[in-house]
Amino acid sequence: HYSFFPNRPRWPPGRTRLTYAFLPENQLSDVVKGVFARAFERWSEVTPLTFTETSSFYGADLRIGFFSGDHGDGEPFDGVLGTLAHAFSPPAGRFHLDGDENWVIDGDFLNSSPMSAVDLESVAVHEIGHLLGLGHSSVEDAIMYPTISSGTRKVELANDDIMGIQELY
Ligand code: TQI
Ligand code: ZN
Ligand code: ZN
Repeated sequence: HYSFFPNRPRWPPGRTRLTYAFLPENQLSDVVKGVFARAFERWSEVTPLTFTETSSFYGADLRIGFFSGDHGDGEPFDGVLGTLAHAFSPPAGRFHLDGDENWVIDGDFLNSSPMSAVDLESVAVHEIGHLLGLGHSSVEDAIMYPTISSGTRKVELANDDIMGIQELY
């Protein structure tokens, strides 16, 4: 079953049009940006929310960046595997990914090593759930289930995820 963060933080009812931006220093390719666009779509399909990319990083509601190790928020990344990414509950909008992971896009290895591959889109769909206010689910099929096996691709929302997000929005 789905869960929420303590006190059920959510984006306010008047804020259905959310913007997102990528950390300019990361210089992400359109292919990588497209993965995030697809991940946002999963959630916009089942809520009144829309997600639009903006070039203004600090002006965006949701800010996405890849970082390695200590990156100044007290939750350092840890190299390959372990923590893959973290996202903060509304209205923080911070979505950080571990730049040391062997991120996989559509089965292609972004950082070249086939060992310990992590599917970027699966992680993005999960972290966006956190950005919108979902905690973890006890349902194994759910996107918000707290573990995923290495190399697994899981990008389709389960009924449990949809029930949870529709209770919030
Ligand atoms: N990062 C954890 C996560 O996003 C961070 C975390 C732990 C967390 N407890 C939390 C975030 C409670 C919000 C609330 O769950 S992770 C997965 C999964 C991670 C894990 O790197 O361990 C995914 C990131 F579910 F597959 F294991 C993305 Cl998809
Ligand atoms: Zn961080
Ligand atoms: Zn999580």
